[in-house]
Amino acid sequence: MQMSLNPNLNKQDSTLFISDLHLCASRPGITAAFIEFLQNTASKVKALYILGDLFEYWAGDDDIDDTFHQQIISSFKNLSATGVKVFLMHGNRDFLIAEGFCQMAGITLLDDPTMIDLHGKKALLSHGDDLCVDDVAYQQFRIQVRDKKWQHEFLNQPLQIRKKQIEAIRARSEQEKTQKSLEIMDVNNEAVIALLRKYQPDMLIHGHTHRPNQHSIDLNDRLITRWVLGDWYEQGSYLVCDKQGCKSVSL
Ligand code: LP5
Ligand code: MN
Repeated sequence: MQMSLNPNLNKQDSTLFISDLHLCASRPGITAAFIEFLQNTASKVKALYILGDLFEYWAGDDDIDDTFHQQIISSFKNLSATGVKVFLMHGNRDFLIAEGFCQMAGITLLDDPTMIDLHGKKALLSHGDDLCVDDVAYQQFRIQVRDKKWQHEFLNQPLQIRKKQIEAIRARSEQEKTQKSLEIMDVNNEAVIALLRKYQPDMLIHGHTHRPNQHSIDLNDRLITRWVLGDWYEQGSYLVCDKQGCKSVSL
């Protein structure tokens, strides 16, 4: 994978991709790094795409008044005011983010997957959890919590109760992950191929697995790149794309 420390960024054609920041009030170091990234890096480009798991978890848009969330919202507002387009896709931690948060932050919510034109190349964007089909327990959980009726009932409960339930699911998820192999928690190759056959992109960009890499996939003699974005646990990173191509950059 290409790594660069000082990429040339410009407002005309640089586009940035990040995911899996898992921002929360209890990790002030990474929050500061993220705000600095918005001010000094994202402000220099045309568009920023956040491909899911911006937050450690999101319990509902009525949590917007929280001081920490206000700090993130105002950082996004400052960025979008400079003309940078900011796009957000749901992750498995923050799929309850709705229009209330996005409007306040000046962000556009994207479906998963979404195809974009990236300097004449077709880039398919996804969080990536949908591709982990070998993780049957997770996929069953996903079907349940992505159901609109289930979400409506969940959101009808008081915020503090929701947060307690999410903490309980988090604990169960962490415990269950210790019993799952790394292979089960990675994307399934056939699921990737099926997605590529359906959308015929030039590249796929996703996160979720926290295994940053650049893979080449031969689809009927056409080479398609699968970029996997890194998480922001130890160190922030992003993918920058322009007319010359894409590069992975560590902060
Ligand atoms: O996020 P990560 O990488 O640590 O783990 C994921 C999968 N885990 C999850 C759970 C989230 O981390 C926590 C929930 C986020 C907040 C959602 C808000 C609204 C929902 C509220 C629910 C009360 O996504 C993990 C994968 C891993 O990625 C790798 O792909 O393995 O999946 C799990 O560990 C899931 C377990 O295997 C199954 C959990 C079953 C829980 C069943 C309870 C259902 C009851 C719901 C109603 C209360
Ligand atoms: Mn995820």
